[in-house]
Amino acid sequence: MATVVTITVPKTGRQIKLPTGLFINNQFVASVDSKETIECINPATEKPICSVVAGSAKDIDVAVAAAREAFNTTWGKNVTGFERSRLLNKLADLMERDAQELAELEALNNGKPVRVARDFDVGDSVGCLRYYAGWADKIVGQTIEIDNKTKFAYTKHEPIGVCGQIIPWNYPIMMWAWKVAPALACGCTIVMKPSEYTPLTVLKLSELIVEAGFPPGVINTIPSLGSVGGAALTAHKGVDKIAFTGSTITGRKIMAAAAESNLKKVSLELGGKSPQLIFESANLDQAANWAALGILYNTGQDCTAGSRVYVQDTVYDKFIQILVIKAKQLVIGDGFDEATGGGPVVSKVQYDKIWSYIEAGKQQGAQCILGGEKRSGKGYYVDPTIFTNITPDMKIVQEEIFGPVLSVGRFSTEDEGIKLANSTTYGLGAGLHSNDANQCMRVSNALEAGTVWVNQYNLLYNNVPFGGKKQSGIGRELGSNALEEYTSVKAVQWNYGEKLD
Ligand code: TXE
Repeated sequence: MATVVTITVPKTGRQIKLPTGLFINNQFVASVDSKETIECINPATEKPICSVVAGSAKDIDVAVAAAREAFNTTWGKNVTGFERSRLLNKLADLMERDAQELAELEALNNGKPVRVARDFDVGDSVGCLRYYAGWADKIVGQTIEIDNKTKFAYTKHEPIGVCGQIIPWNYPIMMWAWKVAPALACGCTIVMKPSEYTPLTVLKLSELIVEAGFPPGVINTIPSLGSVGGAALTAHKGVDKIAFTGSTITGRKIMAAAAESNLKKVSLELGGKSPQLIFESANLDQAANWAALGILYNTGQDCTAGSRVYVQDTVYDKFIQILVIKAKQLVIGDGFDEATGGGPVVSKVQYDKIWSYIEAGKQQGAQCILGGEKRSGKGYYVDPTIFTNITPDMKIVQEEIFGPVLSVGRFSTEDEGIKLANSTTYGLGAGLHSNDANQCMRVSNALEAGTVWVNQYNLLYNNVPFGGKKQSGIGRELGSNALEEYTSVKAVQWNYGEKLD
């Protein structure tokens, strides 16, 4: 039996009872062989919230066996699409019911504002479950004519099997929903490994899985360190597919482990250094709004953070003036304060990483025109920071910072802007702002990114595919495209006449 802790939420005083064990076969259990725990920290106060069980490689074995058993008995090919749809909708209802509680727990563990967590993270996740509930009974194949007298073929999109899903800390609830919803809709079973920084809401969601009525073993959750549980899951021969969101460096390890073990299918959603191009015909006020949102939403801890903005020479000075005013309007503070638009960054590690980049920017000669000064007091706070006078070789221009740190450069011609935008190893998101429709078409075609936003930035919809080019990833999440990640196509070739003599 694992422990249940009671967490008292600051400001609201809500008491949340949270099971802290590993979630296997619809039960919260202790590790089979480890006494290790993970301490979860409130990034606004730097104080511990509680500790949860840290799963070992052996616990991953147990969870994979549970997922396999469920796949072969109650789920997989043994459950109808109608039933999968019903259960996904039920889970969405329960999340909606508990939205405030989930949001408060998310804010506590991750730092983001409660309002944002409730209205966007939980809200969009509920939408994601419902979207894939809609797909669950519509996953169909083709019939293919071979000759019209003796043979035909048909295809079936079968669930791929047991899926390992490894998620990060920047959107713990939403990344969970993006992963589990399509997998369940397709009939797969799951071993989920949340980030060691933010396992709390995923454990809370595990309770809802039981309440919704999913059979034991369909979704299992193992909080664990990446180097322990994550590595074990990725290298496991009983896992048929790994879906991962996280850093490019870990993405490489995951691909290598998949290759060396059983060549499991892999989808990777990795880092980015996404550009936004501001052309002279753009509505500069609007473009500045999107540019500020692009880098400041979620305190910049966003894989599509628009961390490089390039402005056409003729409007550069004017744009910078507007942008600074917009960026100053964001209140970064405790996620439990109503006025807060952005919270602290998630951890001391992330805080130190961001500050090392700010220092590198200064040292390499970029000009810091906003922010760039540490606050005193507790909490991993980083205020909006803008650098100008950048050069393409600077670390702040090439590498993912994952904080509210923006580099602004300039260009004169369209070709030059495109070249600058495409000049990193990443290709996740890109934005362009222009009132010239032909230019919008030309530039959106030329940008090397999985998503291009035109006269907007960073909006995501459950029915629009999302993923990266270049070293930002492989595969697509969301939309009907995500179904391909969790199914395997079987072609059945049927002879109803021809004989072999
Ligand atoms: O990522 P990791 P970290 C970027 C961002 C951030 C940096 C480091 O730039 O500053 O990555 O963050 C699990 N085998 N992104 O260190 O390590 C880990 O436990 C299997 C971008 O947190 O990639 C966690 O569950 N799994 C990104 C998950 O991988 C392993 C979101 C992500 O952690 C593992 C997060 C291993 N060997 C960070 N090592 C995005 N694309 O949104 C770690 N993990």
